[in-house]
Amino acid sequence: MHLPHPWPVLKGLLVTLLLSNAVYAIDLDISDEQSIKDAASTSAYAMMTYYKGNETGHIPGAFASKWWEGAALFLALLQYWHFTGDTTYNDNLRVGLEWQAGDDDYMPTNYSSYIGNDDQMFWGLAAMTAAELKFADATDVGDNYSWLSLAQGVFNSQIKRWDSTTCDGGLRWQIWTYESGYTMKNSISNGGLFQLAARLARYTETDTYANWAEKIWDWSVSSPLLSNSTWNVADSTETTNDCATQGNDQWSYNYGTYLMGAAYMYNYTNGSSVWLEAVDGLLNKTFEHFLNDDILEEKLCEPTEVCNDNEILFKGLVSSWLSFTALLVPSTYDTILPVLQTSGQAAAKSCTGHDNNTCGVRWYKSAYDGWIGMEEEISATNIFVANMIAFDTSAPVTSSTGGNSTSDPTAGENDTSTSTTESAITTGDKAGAGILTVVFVSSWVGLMTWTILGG
Ligand SMILES: *[C@@H]1O[C@H](CO)[C@@H](O)[C@H](O)[C@H]1NC(C)=O
Ligand SMILES: *[C@@H]1O[C@H](CO)[C@@H](O)[C@H](O)[C@H]1NC(C)=O
Ligand SMILES: *[C@@H]1O[C@H](CO)[C@@H](O)[C@H](O)[C@H]1NC(C)=O
Ligand SMILES: *[C@@H]1O[C@H](CO)[C@@H](O)[C@H](O)[C@H]1NC(C)=O
Ligand SMILES: *[C@@H]1O[C@H](CO)[C@@H](O)[C@H](O)[C@H]1NC(C)=O
Ligand SMILES: *[C@@H]1O[C@H](CO)[C@@H](O)[C@H](O)[C@H]1NC(C)=O
Ligand SMILES: *[C@@H]1O[C@H](CO)[C@@H](O)[C@H](O)[C@H]1NC(C)=O
Ligand SMILES: *[C@@H]1O[C@H](CO)[C@@H](O)[C@H](O)[C@H]1NC(C)=O
Ligand SMILES: *[C@@H]1O[C@H](CO)[C@@H](O)[C@H](O)[C@H]1NC(C)=O
Ligand SMILES: CC(=O)N[C@H]1CO[C@H](CO)[C@@H](O)[C@@H]1O
Repeated sequence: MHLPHPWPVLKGLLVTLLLSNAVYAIDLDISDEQSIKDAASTSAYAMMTYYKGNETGHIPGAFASKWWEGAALFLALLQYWHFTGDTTYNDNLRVGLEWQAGDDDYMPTNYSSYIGNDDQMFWGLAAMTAAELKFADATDVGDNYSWLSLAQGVFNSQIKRWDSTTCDGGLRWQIWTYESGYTMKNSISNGGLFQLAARLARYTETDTYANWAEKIWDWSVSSPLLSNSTWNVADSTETTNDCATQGNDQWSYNYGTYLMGAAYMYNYTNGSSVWLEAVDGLLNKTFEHFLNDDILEEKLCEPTEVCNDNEILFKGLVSSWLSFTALLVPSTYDTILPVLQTSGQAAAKSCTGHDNNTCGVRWYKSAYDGWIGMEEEISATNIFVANMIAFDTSAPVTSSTGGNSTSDPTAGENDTSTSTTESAITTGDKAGAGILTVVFVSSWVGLMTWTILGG
């Protein structure tokens, strides 16, 4: 959790004080490669001050109360290393990505009883990114897993949870019946698996993955989650009424994950016009909904300053996904880069906090806004590094363009963490389930829902 934000009055005073002391600012020249690397180095350093996984008594890669955020941190580090060449954090990265690997499927037993599909999926995306950015496999160190097999392991364990007992398909948000989110099917879980499948298809050039990507896409379009005419992306839908209703909260990462998957499918199909239309439609809507003066903004929580840790990370993830989309669908490059640039410049101006370049939440303010936390630094790192596509268009590779991560198509096949076979749930069980869910307050969108509902 980030520190509670200061009281408005004090904060106003604080911001004034900080603004008057403009010595500590990330001085970013967006047209200068070294300047971008320096900005990323500053925010990555701040981001890593929150990482204790390499210290005695701490567990590599683990943030116990917010397990998925380890994946967000490592995603940012992978791209930081790739685009800047700075290897400072690579040991932490490698050890953490392996430590949380579970049985080659990112279902580590310490956390597997309350991991949601989306939580696991983000670790799968981190491993996929490692393969695509040619982060060397650690298979020659100890008995470690290859990055590609980890992504395959997540894919294999998740497709087994595909649930046709309700809504004619789709992945539930939660894996276990005792989690209240079990009755929900949502965009980040389905759009996340869609993205992972599309990336596996492109990297391995294997139709099995592409077929799954198509299947998940088609199901999403048939559900209230995704529209292929308006390109609206809803947050969730409910299995209890067979997906008749729509929870239409607008979050940038839901758009971003379908956009990213569509970009990979476009690239994998050597330029299919159907996927291009999807990319253009989703990109249009992403910009329509989440820009403020061409600066990325999480509209549902930033203006009222109610973003929780998860939500602070969304536009950072979207920054990365936009940068990859620009490379995979070259016709979008000239649309995407200017937005990354205005957002990056604004983010840098938000990094003037505490006399030590602390970055805030609301980039569009172009000034420090009083917030502080690992999530702010991760998102800032993401947007700085995303700007490196102006100088380096070499990412992401495939197994035939330089990627050499070892494939294991059977990884994760023995994972048994699936409870889609509906057991009769008694009223007693349901009451218990609700309580258990509260006790765990496990999955992060759960936290988000609590925050919003609870004010
Ligand atoms: C910046 O200062 C704040 C307030 O003292 C502190 O909490 C934070 O850890 C510092 N950040 C860095 C990167 O040193
Ligand atoms: C942990 O990693 C950080 C870099 O993120 C490094 O500065 C620190 O020295 C490392 N600590 C130990 C105990 O190795
Ligand atoms: C699980 O917890 C044990 C005990 O705290 C710890 O030693 C181990 O490293 C943890 N494993 C993971 C994957 O977090
Ligand atoms: C794969 O490529 C990386 C560099 O991109 C290299 O360090 C590694 O040794 C290669 N692995 C194999 C098995 O060839
Ligand atoms: C949109 O989705 C529907 C299925 O819901 C499908 O019949 C139609 O072909 C799709 N349109 C495009 C342009 O892909
Ligand atoms: C894309 O083009 C490459 C090279 O011509 C070809 O090998 C591959 O099969 C094509 N992929 C698809 C999905 O058509
Ligand atoms: C996206 O927006 C551009 C102009 O802003 C428009 O020309 C294009 O038709 C739109 N594409 C889709 C698929 O909506
Ligand atoms: C696929 O992506 C590569 C960059 O990784 C790019 O060079 C190529 O033009 C893209 N393919 C299509 C059909 O746009
Ligand atoms: C799955 O279990 C079977 C039977 O125990 C075993 O032969 C196989 O190697 C396992 N697969 C993986 C990927 O661990
Ligand atoms: C998942 C896994 O096998 N991790 C191993 C990676 O290698 C180190 C040794 O360097 C082992 O300690 C890990 O258990």
